[in-house]
Amino acid sequence: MTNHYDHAKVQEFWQYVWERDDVYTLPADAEDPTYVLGMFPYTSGTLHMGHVRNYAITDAYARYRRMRGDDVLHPMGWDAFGLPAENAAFERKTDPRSWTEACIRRMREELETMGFGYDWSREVTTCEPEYYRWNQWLFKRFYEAGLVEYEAASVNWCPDCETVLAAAQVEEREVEQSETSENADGDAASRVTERSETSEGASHNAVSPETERVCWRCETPVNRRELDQWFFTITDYAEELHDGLEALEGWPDGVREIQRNWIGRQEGARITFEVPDADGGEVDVFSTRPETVFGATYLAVSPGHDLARALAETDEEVAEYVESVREKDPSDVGFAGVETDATAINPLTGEELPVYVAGYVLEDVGTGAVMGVPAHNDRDHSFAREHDLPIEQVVVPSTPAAHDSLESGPYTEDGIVEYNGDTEDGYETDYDGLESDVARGRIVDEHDELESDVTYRLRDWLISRQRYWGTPIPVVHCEDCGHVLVPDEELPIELPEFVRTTGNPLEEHDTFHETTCPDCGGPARRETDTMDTFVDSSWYFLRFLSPHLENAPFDTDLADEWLPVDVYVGGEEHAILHLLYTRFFTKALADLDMLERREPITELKSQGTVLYDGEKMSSSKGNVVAPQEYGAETTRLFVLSAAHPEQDFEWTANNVRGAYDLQQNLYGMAAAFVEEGDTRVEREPHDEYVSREIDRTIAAVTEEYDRFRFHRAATEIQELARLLRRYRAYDQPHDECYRRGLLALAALIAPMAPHLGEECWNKLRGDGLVVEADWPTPEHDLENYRLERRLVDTTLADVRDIVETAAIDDPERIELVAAQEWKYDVTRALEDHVDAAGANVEPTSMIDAVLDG
Ligand code: ANZ
Ligand code: ZN
Repeated sequence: MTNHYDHAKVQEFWQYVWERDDVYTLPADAEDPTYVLGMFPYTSGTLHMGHVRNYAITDAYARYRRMRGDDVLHPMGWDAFGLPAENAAFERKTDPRSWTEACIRRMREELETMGFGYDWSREVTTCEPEYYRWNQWLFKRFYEAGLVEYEAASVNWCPDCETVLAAAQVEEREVEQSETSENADGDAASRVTERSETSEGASHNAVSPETERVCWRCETPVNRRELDQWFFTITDYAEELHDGLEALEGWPDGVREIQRNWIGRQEGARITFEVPDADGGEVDVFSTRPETVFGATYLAVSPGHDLARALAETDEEVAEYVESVREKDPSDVGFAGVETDATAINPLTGEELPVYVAGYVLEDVGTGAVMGVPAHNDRDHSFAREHDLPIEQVVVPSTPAAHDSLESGPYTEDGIVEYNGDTEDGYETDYDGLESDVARGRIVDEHDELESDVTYRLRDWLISRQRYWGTPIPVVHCEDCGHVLVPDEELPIELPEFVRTTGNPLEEHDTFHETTCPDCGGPARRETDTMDTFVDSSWYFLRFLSPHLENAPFDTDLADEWLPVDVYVGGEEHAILHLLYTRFFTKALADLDMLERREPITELKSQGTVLYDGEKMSSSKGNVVAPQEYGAETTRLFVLSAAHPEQDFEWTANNVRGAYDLQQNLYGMAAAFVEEGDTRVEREPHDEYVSREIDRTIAAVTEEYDRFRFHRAATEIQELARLLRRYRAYDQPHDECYRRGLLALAALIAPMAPHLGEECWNKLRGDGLVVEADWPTPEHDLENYRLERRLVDTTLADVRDIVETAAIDDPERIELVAAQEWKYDVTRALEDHVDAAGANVEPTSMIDAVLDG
């Protein structure tokens, strides 16, 4: 039989035809195409199942939109800079560029083998000078707009990667569970290992002793370094990044929530304490609970605070403490601290408070200083216990049983304020008895020393990396002129050849870093830091619009017409980092008048994980199934039909078999129809039923594709296939009706399984491509059909019930007979029979009566 579907041959043939006919290139005259984008892969070496799932989703949607008549922009490129290439180059005695290029060749071939339909004329590779020159150019525009800072800062340092990390690249990990690292496979979809809830922002200014802070890439515990570093001031956009989330209705709630937490908007007040020893005689603290100021029993500043630095100059003990925590990560500092000679005056009580330098107070959060309220704040409570400081309760639960004792822990909820209490050191105010939030508002309003304030936990984006394989930062350092930007005409600053060394190879290149100052012509040193690779991925979606443009990073007119990205699909681990940076870039570019849009993405889909034996499928767990193992079509069909894109699913051979069988069946039906003929011309009543079921399926599948429910589309398609098989098995099918059904199957499955779609389409029609075909439309008005269908279903169910009770073992026959009679006839026949036979009718005879007509 020729009905076996030989996937290798079929794939190869149709891939050849698609390329020959150039079907995926966006037409030159396209206006406002539908922009469908999958997160471009990190060039780690080979495609894995996560990629396949990601790109099967975008490809199915892109194909569906194309068949619906849209012009579709569906490009692909390579996130090609980054540390893993340097590591691989080391291990394999090659250089990062050769390694990366080899990876790209392999991965592109793998994408093509899977039959993904990309407009390859727009391929973008971030490690090419024609791409990264624009990183340098944009860096300069950001600099001119005041969005770049060069600062000495205490930064997160990964001793293993030998580079600094952005705040968002440091993850919190529970100390007990020391997971094996995700290997050097730094892929965009897999390199972020299981990010714990806490590091996603629930409280990333909190220091919790049970967790340690580790490198996102290699999971080595990070420490601190003081370095001069380049930052993008993403914090300038904290408010807009936060407030804009509300309107991003096409984004998953989970992603928006993670961003919201990461940005960490906090309402509260800035409170000024008089501190005679401080510069200016004052220290400001930020508190979310200003009404607890009556319970403050000390003041604490971070080791990097001006006051700490000043006191260290004369106070040996302070100096020692500051030094001891300087290169420690805050999570290792615990609740140690040192009491100073300074004192602070509580602005509301007039009480004199001791002043501490404490590592748990973070330099870059709020004002870098806190009022210690041990009765109501966890960290302050721990600190007070460690240093024997008084604990004064000023808020009580509104229901007394809610909290027993401050010995066990602080009372951190809102409640009723009680500044007076029964104690002698209480304060007489007219706030007592008010709810916390009411007191909070009034106290801030009524005192000049308190001013309402909003802070964000978001930190500026540290973009310096002390590594080779990234975009050189376009700056030179001149002894006389300070840091000077390289003139635009000299861009790109190209990466010199790679040298093997332990530190940053760029520092080994005299010819690279020895240069002259563009301003004064004197000797200068070129910046040897390169940019975080997240800079590359923050705007690549714009480069796809005009990938070969030579005088600008992207065509601003096209961007205004074509943006935002209509659908963006990628791993859920990108909720912060990439997706936040991309939003920031879009806003910054809008303020540079290069874009009208302020949000880059309309609809975002985060695809779930592919599991194997309950664990994430990944090379480090040794449980990968190579995408090619089962053929492109089976794999694509399976990853799409296994679950909703946002859900995890388990890879099992059994379920894969289901996808394989569906393929064989659809193909077998088309082939048998063409080869065996045996159809009928005259129309019969039950053709009507089949015809309407075809229509119903078209409508349902259309709706499922619109909603990204490919798994449900697959089920609908499968059901129609089953019906058509029965239709043919029972009787000669009506030629036109059956052909229409088979063509509908080919078209409906094509976005998910395009090779199969083409093969069936070609068998049935002899010419034309299904990728270029119109999406099928129903023949009938379906408005009443759903209702009718429900009645039919009921009838069929009744019939089936009876059949089962009567143990008739040919339910398919019954079903088609019932269909043949159409709903009214079936119902009437049953009713007539019941009437005729009276109440004591035997089910078997009843069915027989119906079957016999
Ligand atoms: C006094 C106070 C009383 C606070 C109270 C809270 C509860 P969370 O705790 O995550 O909501 N804070 C401010 N700046 C800080 C810094 N630089 N380092 C460490 N902690 C800092 O965050 C808000 C609280 O974090 C602020 O409100 C402050 O403690 C602390 F019953 O002030 B609060
Ligand atoms: Zn690291």
